[in-house]
Amino acid sequence: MSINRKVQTLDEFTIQQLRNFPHATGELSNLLRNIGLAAKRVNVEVNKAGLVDILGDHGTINVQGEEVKKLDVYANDQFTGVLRHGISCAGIASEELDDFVAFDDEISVKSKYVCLYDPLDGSSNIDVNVSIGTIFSVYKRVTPIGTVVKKEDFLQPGNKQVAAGYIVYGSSTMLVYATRRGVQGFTLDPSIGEWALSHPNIQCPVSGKIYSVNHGNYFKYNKGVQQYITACQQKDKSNGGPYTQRYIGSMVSDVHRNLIKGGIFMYPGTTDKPEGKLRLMYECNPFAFIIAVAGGKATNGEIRILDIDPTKLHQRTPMFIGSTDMMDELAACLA
Ligand code: AHM
Ligand code: MG
Repeated sequence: MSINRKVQTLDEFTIQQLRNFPHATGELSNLLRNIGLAAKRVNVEVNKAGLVDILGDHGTINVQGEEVKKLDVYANDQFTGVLRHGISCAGIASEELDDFVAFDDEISVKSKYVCLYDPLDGSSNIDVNVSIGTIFSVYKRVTPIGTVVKKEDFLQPGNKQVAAGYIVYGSSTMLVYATRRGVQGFTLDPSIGEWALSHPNIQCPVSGKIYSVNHGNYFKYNKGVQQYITACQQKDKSNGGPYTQRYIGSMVSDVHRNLIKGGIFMYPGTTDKPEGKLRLMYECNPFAFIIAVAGGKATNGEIRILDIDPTKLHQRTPMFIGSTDMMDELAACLA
């Protein structure tokens, strides 16, 4: 029997990367592998989501005698548990939790990284079998190694991220992560439970033809955003249009598609919610980092998402992200 060894696994890839940097400690690679492990566990439950009525509702006891948890609570527990018991993370902050969690055991306080995540994004799509995702962000702590992490380790601007990524639980499950050296995409091979490098060095196309926005809010957007949406619709064939509108309502899937195919995703502020809906630390910063490494752009309509100085863990921000040409067209309308 011949074995296909052309495909690299996540473990192999991260170890090989490490060999290029003899002084690297391997802590970040290990943290990424821990995230891969938590994601595999979540993936198993995501695939069973439709069975919840058979297996039991949130709070009830299932046939195995375990308490059934809501999927977003379950995902949060998996990521938090895996990172707490791993050796490469000093603390976490999660969209699901009010405050950050410092890991104060002897091993964790010696770790140099903290991780922030939205464990299950697009939760309104869970019950209807539409793709959902996990988004994560990794920072180097600013407090001394050996001490328990503090809020300032988490409240850093996005430009200080050392890595960021997401998992999309879609028609296949993918883990995409970025470091300053590039964006790598791995697809889960469910038959062996391994992440296989399927999309090496992802680059976001410079231009695209897809725009993603919640049209229902159109009349609550400012004039500049409305003008850009109209421009997307009014382009004729000679200038590459009209653009196609695609909006899943799961940011991970929407931005993933645009990252691969080229496009723009927008969650602008509205008259009633000027800061929009999306969270800076858990959703916007990680994607802004990924798109920047892949050659695209992300702004809040005025400045780069990555340059926003955060004041609160759960802070929200308007978000515009995508292919450079489309982002430049948008900026002209917003000016
Ligand atoms: P969630 O964190 O509660 O799941 O909400 C975030 C999601 C994003 O994935 C998506 O882009 C957005 O909410 C969709 O919101 P809307 O339904 O208002 O368009
Ligand atoms: Mg979310």
